Amino acid sequence: MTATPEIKQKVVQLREQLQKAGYAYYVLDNPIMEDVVYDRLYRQLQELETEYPELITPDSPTQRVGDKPSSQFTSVKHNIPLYSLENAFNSEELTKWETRWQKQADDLPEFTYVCELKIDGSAIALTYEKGILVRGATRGDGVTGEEITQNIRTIRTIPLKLNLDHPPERVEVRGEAFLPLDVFEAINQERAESGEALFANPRNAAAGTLRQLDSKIVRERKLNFFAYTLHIDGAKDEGIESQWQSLEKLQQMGFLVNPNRKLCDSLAEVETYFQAWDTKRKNLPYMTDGVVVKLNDLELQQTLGFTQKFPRWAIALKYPAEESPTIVKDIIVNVGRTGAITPMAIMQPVQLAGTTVQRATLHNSDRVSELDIRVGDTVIIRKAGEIIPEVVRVLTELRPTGTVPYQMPTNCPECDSTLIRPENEAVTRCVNSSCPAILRGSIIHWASRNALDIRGLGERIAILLIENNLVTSVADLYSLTVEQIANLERMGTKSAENLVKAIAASKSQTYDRILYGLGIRYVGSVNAKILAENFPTIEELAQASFESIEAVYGIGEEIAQSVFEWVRVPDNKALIQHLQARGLQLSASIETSDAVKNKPNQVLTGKTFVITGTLPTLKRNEAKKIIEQAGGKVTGSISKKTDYLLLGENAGSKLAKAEKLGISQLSETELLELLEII
Ligand code: 1X8
Repeated sequence: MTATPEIKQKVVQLREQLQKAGYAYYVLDNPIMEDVVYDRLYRQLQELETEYPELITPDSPTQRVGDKPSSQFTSVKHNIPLYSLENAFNSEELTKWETRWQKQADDLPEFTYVCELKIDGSAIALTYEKGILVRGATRGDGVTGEEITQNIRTIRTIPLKLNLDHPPERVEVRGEAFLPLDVFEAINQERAESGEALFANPRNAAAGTLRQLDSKIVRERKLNFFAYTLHIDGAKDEGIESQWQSLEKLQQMGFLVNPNRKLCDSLAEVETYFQAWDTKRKNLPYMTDGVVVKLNDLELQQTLGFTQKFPRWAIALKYPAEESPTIVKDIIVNVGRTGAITPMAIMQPVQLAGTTVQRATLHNSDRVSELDIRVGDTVIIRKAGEIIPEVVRVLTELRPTGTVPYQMPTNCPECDSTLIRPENEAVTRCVNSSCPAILRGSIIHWASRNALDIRGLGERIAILLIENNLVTSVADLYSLTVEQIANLERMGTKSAENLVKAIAASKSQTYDRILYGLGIRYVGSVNAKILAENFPTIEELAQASFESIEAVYGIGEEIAQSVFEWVRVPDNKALIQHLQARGLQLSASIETSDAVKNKPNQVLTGKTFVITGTLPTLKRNEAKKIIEQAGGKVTGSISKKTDYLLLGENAGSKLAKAEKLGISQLSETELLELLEII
């Protein structure tokens, strides 16, 4: 097959991109591309060259073994090459590796694995002659590196003299130079302030630092070093027959060796270690990106030897990347339930931290301008934990021609009303209260797990209900009939019945869940609980002054303001009434409150209560309410007029006083029995 002009052009373009990236990384110490992007482009080029060998040129980056080291340092040939490691991303790949090395070993030997954390830094090789540090070099392409001895000497955890009584002629030590995360962040902060380009990650920052010409700067940057490989003449005579013993020896010689290592007898144990460290590594002060698994026995290592690129006796088991490059296919805006407009990038799907991702938030219009993100751009997206993926960087170097800056819309994409961006706020909003997007968001939120928890009411149904004019507020959900729902697209009678049941069942959800479900700005589940406890009915909340809301412990000014305003909006007042009319209880009460309400047992009329201690199930305000509903009164302090002391655990002085005055005591159970609640 001959290459089409498009393919030829693509090959030229890939070479230019790779050449530019290699120069920026190696010569300028200023990477413009993530390693993953580089690798991907490199592979694309390799594949095209394999398919069309006539396109290979001698200057193609694929024809070079490793990239050219910067000329600012002296090149040195490593005494023993520094290999890179083969990667495994899952247990199948790990098992394959085990099967492979076992086939290569003559007969199946006994073995153990050593697991070590894979440090995200820069590999360096140290040479000691008669115990004295004589040379430090970067990895370079593995065969040739750069001589950086002066810079290496600034690292306090690298001994200038080995702690050995009879140092051998030559010792070679390999390990990872790295920057602690706080130092990395401080460096980037400084660079941001002085307008310099930021380091993409601690690895680049460490590599860049090692290749600084000014050793004083290197010293200030507080590089550190974990040693992990020891080459020593006559190792066996020294009693070193395993990687484990090498690590111990390195430690004795004065090196910092990562303490989180483990001997494992099987891959199952390796995986347990790998899993455990996926969580624990997040608390380490340096970055790790996997686990290095090595065969412990040095003789076995020697038997297995190396492939063209890797040792056969070791593998890196990598944690899934939380950052990945992808291409922006579209930029849209999403209208949330509060009317907030969030720009979103729609991207070519990528695997990220174990899930497929194709949308990332761009937060707000300021962030969009700052990134200057455009359709067609290659971007780096990040997903950390449960957080929605976000766009971290745009790789403008890879921007195709003919792109245009993105313009935020001036009108709501759902209802076309003019969008508002209040002064001093980052968020643009649709303020049309009947915007279908806001209604849709409100319904989805109302039905969500921590709110009314209506199973089966998700985005699809919410959209259908709105499109068919069946609901104009969440209160309308409670008037829906089975027939109405069954008539919706892709809904059968059975699922309609289930949904109606689920909606009906949600009427008995607690007041705090309803408060949360209303979607009042800043009122999350926790604040909703606090509000429900302190204002046990919606009427009390609606009448509360701003000061009394703010006075509640845990409720700040912003929340108080938001609540105070919300309950005064006529539409919201109407919503409350509609919900109450449909049987939702907007007041805090114990589950038995219906019994209390339906059977107003007035046995406590004229009786005065004092509550003390912690009650087994009721909160103070719940007990107070029950007593009051039964005609009683609750006061704060014991006096001769007190009829009963409602007594909980850990009661203090009130109990003593009540006993002195001979006042009757009641337990919670006795009270509830008295009121025929239980
Ligand atoms: C690279 C790394 C190794 C280790 C830790 N971090 C790394 N980045 C280790 O063995 N403890 S080994 C290695 C390599 O051989 N390329």
